[in-house]
Amino acid sequence: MSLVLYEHPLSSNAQKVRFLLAELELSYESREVAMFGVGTRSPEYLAINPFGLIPTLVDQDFVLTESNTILRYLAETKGGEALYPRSPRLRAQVDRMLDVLGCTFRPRIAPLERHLFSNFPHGVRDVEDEKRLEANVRLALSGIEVILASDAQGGFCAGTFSIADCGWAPTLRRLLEMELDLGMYPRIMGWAEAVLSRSAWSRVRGPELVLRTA
Ligand SMILES: N[C@@H](CCC(=O)N[C@@H](CS)C(=O)NCC(=O)O)C(=O)O
Repeated sequence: MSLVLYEHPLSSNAQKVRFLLAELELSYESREVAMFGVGTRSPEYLAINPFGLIPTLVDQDFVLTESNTILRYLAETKGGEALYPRSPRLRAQVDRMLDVLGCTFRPRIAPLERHLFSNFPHGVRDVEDEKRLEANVRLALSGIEVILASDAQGGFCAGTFSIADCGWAPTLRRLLEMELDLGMYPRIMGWAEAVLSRSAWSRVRGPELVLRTA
């Protein structure tokens, strides 16, 4: 098979790539890499992903790391051009949302995920920390609500359905499953519903998340 994805079912960065592969109806070979095992990678895996992270895509003789780069590459080369618009302004909106995800939002939400979901190794435990983590996430959510007010159309974050929506799906799913009160972010709620109701997402969304308190 020409495409191989090194991944793990729980990895949000792998889930976003699986989502795009499913949208494009591309078949691939999945090879599981242990999650939370970055310090214990084999020399063979480090040879294709020098940071030891998940995911890695191999397309014949071409090896690619960085999930957002993989989304762009797949869209450009495997029939997903409509999901990564060529117009500079539309493309910039898609890229912006991918950058907001990787550079701004993931660093804020990841500690709260570790705190709330038993699927991940525990981070902090005390309630003050939890409030601080949630406040950090809320600050970023307010910013995203503003971006959606100008860029979102038809429920998606940057005009029509795009690789930015694929990138965000695993994180939107976790956000909803945290059971926070998200009533003050109606655009984010509408966006999450539009993205997470796609049939391709339902095929790749991976294991259930379990709240520690459940
Ligand atoms: N910037 C990288 C981040 C990749 C990343 O942090 N992946 C996580 C899983 S979602 C990982 O490999 N964590 C280390 C581990 O599980 O040991 C990307 O977007 O591909």
